[in-house]
Amino acid sequence: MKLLLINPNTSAPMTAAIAKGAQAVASSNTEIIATQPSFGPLSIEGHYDEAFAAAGVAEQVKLAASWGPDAVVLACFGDPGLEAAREATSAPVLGIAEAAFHAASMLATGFSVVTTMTRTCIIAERLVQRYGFEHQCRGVHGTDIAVLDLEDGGEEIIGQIEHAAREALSRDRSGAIVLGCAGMTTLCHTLTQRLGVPVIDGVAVAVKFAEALSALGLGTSKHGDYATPLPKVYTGWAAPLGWPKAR
Ligand code: 2AL
Repeated sequence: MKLLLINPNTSAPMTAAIAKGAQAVASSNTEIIATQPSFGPLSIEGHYDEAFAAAGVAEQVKLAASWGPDAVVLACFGDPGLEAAREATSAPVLGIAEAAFHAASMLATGFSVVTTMTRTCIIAERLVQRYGFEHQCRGVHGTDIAVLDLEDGGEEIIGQIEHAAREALSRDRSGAIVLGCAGMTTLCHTLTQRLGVPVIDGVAVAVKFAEALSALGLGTSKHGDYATPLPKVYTGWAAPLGWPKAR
């Protein structure tokens, strides 16, 4: 199967790192096609960044219609543009936050999220509510590590995340840790070994869920509100992103 992996930010090194992590867990017959928007923020660390990232995700899903991915994974923890992407394709579309919450809730009665900038905690907290995981998510914790600083992944960074995770496990009385950024995918193995609890990387679980749904022949419903966007003229720089009338 062909799996479109979209990094919603525009950092090419981060796209490459996420793609490597995804390929490592993917089945041998899964081809990962990793991409990123042609515009937008280098990292997504707030509501303003997210607004552009969502449009960038829509752009990439629309472009991919020319070759038809079997599944799509959005690799940013705010799941920007998730529902827009679902309108734009009949393939299954998985956001890494949604996938991680589902996986964590099957492995522990309660989980904690450890993320990057404290200001982004509200984004994860609202997703917890939107997806209905208020009873399983026992806390969302910021580390104030900038997304692009995760790229170096050195001991200082890992140590900070490990410390925040240990505090969360104890304070929240939770049994699993959800990594709150796609850039943490490279740290999952080390953190799992050090913490001794399930550590969930949304990128890895989203890839495996996407493979499962695709193998079962399941895709996004086109009945109701996930139907293809209405034909409409888009103007300005977004002109190519509108849905033309069928000819
Ligand atoms: C993210 C993420 O996963 N990628 C990005 O640029 N920002 N989310 C986050 N909470 O830091």
